[in-house]
Amino acid sequence: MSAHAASGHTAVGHAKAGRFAVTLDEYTHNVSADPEERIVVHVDMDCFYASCERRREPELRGEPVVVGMGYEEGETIGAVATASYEARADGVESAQAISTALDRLPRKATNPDDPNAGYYRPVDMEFYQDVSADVKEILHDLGDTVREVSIDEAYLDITERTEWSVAEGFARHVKQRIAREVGVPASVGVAPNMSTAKIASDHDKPDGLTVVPPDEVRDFLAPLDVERLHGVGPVRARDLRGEGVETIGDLAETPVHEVVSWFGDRGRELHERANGRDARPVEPRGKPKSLSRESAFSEATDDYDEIRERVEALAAAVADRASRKGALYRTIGIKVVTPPYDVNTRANSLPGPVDEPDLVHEVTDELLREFEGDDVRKVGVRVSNLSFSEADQSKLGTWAGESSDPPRVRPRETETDPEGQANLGDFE
Ligand code: DCP
Ligand code: MG
Repeated sequence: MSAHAASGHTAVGHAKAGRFAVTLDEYTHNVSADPEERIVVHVDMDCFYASCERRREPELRGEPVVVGMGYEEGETIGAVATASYEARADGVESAQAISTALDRLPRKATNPDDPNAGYYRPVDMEFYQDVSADVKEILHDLGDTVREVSIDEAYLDITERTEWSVAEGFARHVKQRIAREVGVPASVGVAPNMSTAKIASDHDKPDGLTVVPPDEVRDFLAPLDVERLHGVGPVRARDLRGEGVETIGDLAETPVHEVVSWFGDRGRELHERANGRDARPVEPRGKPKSLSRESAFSEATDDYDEIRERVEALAAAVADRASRKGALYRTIGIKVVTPPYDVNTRANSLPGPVDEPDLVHEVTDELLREFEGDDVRKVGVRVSNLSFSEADQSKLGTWAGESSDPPRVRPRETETDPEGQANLGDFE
């Protein structure tokens, strides 16, 4: 984390202590924005999966927590997805073999009397996706534009909403809203561009808040280990050290043609970033092609009522997610995994795009009937053939007299869509 970030750059606005309670309006000065003077926020959740586990199991707060696979008695293969900062202090980290993690941090469940043992929890993507969706909703509320990068990371452009003198308060507001409304901690960086904002959010983790105004960018970056730059991994860092380049400042001062001779065109980009320049605008990501949810039973079951209930819950969750994203769907499908690992997908297409939770329920329920009596390990629900235009317009507000509701097409009957079936294999 920020363990090897250099200290001593007093110019940087650090801000962990809560100085004042704020409302967003206090920070919403509609200043005209110089495109050269953007204000970019990067949000990265702290030990995200572990924080999600702590939200539903508050006893885990302050304890070493490892989220991963393969730690149960008799299992040997698996990896750590993430570890809480307490567990990191014992040497546990993301992507580590679970056996190494267990060596460094024994499991509380099997060593109840060991005061240094930690809590292991299995990965529950569905839950983390839910928590992530709640965080993203807040971010979309707070940013002019938002680029979602991963389940726990996003950039916000807030140029139109604030100004540098109050950027720190804005960033604190972002953290507080996520903490209060979702119950998970985030680290936030603010800078004039994406590359520097990302380094800033990582600078003071966990629960970090680092603001780097435009005239402090170079002083902030200069003392940091060159590996802090996005795009410089361990291999490039080793090469750079071989050339005497240890810090971002060293790289910034290296003539650009030399960096290009080492890394080609990518070198030019790294040199720019080392100098605190990054002209990329914060652009939203492309729209998803489908939305899906799936859920596994603890062991295979042929209890059809239980299977139906699970599919019904997934259908409701997927329909809700589609509505929240303003997505209309034309194809509704299910996935049914039967032992040993046979993946069966079925889908029906509708005559037109809809936003109809009841239909998602009805169609999935009908498709599921084929599997009545079968042993089932896992079920999934997916909507695809998405369209967004109508919903986007309704979100932007409509002219007086126009309906803001998306069109609701109710098909008389559904028909099987072979293309939909073929596409259904890659559930999230
Ligand atoms: N993740 C994973 N496997 C990895 C890395 C990450 O499954 N090798 C998952 C678990 C993390 C989540 O992605 O919780 C987010 O990744 P981050 O790199 O942001 O790591 P964390 O949020 O866990 O920790 P940090 O506080 O360093 O951001
Ligand atoms: Mg994170």
